[in-house]
Amino acid sequence: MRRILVTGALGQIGSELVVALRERYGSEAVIASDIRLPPLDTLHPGERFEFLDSTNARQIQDIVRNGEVGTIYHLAALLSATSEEKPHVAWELNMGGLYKVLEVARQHDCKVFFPSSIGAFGPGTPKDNTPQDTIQRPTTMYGVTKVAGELLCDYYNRRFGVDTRGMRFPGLISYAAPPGGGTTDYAVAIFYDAIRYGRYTCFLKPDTRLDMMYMPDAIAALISLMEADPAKLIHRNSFNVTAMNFTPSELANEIRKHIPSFEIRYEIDAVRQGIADSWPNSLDCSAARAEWGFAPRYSLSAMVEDMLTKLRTRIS
Ligand code: AKB
Repeated sequence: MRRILVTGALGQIGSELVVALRERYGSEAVIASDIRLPPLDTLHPGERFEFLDSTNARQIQDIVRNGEVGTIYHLAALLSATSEEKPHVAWELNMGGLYKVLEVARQHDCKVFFPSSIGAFGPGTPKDNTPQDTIQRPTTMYGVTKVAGELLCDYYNRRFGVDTRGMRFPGLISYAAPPGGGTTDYAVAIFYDAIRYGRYTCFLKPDTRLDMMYMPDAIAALISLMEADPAKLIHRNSFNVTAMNFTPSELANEIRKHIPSFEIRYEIDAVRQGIADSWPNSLDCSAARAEWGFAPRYSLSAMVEDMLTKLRTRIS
């Protein structure tokens, strides 16, 4: 059996993806890895965790070789706001890490998943129903690493035959693990503050429209893309995916249907507002639907209801 390696396994996507992969393929089949160590009480017998700095090619190589890895979900990366604070680290980790993972994948014949983002678009991109193939001139370091990452994955597929696959994630909303350093993070933080304090101070303007997706849909999409028939994948490394788009004010109105006294205030963070303004309002994801059957289930109202229920249980 060739195993699955997940880098950045303690991050927002990784913490839920590892659980889903273990349920689907068995605990033995999945190696979680991160540059941080998990709390000891979260490790269960038979579940393998490795310390991994994904900018270190030797460490990646050792885990892939010793663990008989056949598939790598490469999630270790800095998000958009942190990448603007630390552009050099972002280049080193987001690009350097991907390059090293692809090199190891080439040598060991591994399949690779790479998460791109709506951040791969820029101010010159059509904002509404953003096409699958369009102008990509991002103005952030995060965006630069995402476009370059998409191209590098295409290159490794064409030149070396590495089975690389990826999608452009919108903001992801999850109750299991908080995001860190992203521009869309408000759409998660708002739920914590709504439940705890009944109010939230948002760092984006009330009318900032962005694409979003609930984590269960993102995890299902990841697994579907990786299991899809490669012959059907025309856009293999950069599928637009989304499930909904909304503004902070629309999200607050939806939360008010469950917590009528909920209040939202705005204190704009210029950096994150600038990043959000450079991103699309809504993506066209028809290529993902046609090529591998992308079909998200959660709308804004279904997501808000589920988030509040799950997060209340978690917080209490
Ligand atoms: C971020 O806000 O940086 C991420 C993303 C949309 O890629 N959530």
